[in-house]
Amino acid sequence: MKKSLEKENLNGYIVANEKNILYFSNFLGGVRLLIPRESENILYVRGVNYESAKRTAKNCRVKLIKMVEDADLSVRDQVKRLNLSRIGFDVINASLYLKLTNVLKGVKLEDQSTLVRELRDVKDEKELRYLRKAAEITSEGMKTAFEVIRPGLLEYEVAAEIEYAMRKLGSNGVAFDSIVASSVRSAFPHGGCTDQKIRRDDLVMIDIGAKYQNYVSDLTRTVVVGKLSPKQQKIYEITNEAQQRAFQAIQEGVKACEVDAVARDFIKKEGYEKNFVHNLGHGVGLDVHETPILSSENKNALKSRNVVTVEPGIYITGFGGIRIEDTVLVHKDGAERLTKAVYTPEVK
Ligand SMILES: [Mn+2]
Repeated sequence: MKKSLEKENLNGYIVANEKNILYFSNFLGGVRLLIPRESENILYVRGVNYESAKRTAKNCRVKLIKMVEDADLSVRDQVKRLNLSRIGFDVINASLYLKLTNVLKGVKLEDQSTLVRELRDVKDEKELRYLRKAAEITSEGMKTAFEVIRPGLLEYEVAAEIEYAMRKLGSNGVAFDSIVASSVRSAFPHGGCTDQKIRRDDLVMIDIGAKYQNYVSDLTRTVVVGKLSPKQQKIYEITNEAQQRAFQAIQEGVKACEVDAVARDFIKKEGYEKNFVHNLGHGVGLDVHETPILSSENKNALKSRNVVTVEPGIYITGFGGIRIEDTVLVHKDGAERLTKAVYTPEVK
């Protein structure tokens, strides 16, 4: 990061987003992180986190913000002390921006959120270890889903079994609320889970993610308990083919929009373009939705060590939907699936 600051001619950086703070400090729960170009980072934490931050935070000095204190005023004091005149910041809301411009009069403040994104987009060895582990646990969660799912179970009971299995394997909570959406509800891409009973031959969309050392994973399979109808089979095969083709297209240097187009064009050719209502994929790391985004608009080339999802879907209102998703790692000459659940549309 210090190199990026030098390149941008900034002499400091204020981090306010909690995942960005985590990325630089190894600590989740900081209020602000100040990154001066020429001196040690300072992590500002409240009393509830002070002792644990002192123990686990890395690459920074930990500063306690007392109950009556304002973290931003403390940051300001340090900015003055270090004479920082050009400061970048990450993603902050409008009220914080107004506050910072007010307390940091005379300091040039710049939106430099892309600096952090560029760093976070390319995973290092440690991050890849954690992402692999999260993906492995998620794959086991899907295996559990296939084992327990049967007609009569409620959607949330399936979700509970999955989450319990992942917890037992070391998942630190879940990356997002699990989706177990059956029957016509599978046509809702983010259908959550309800007390609806799973019925034989109904589509069930299962979208889950474990979390390991704060790194997450994202995996979707869509199945029926029983036998696919011809129409279910048709859209399953189209979605599956789109996913395989897009996966094959991924490697360093390929534009994100080109990968999206591989899946989208195939689905279009089969007549379901209007039913593929979202982007092909998104980056995965400390956040379950981060950059790079695999969309028709993103002209940026993928880089080796990007971790992204590939998740085409076809959703037919009143009928049901199919999505097949894996979390994959981009390599120089191809891609690797980190999630490894079987592709089987029919269970039992
Ligand atoms: Mn996803």
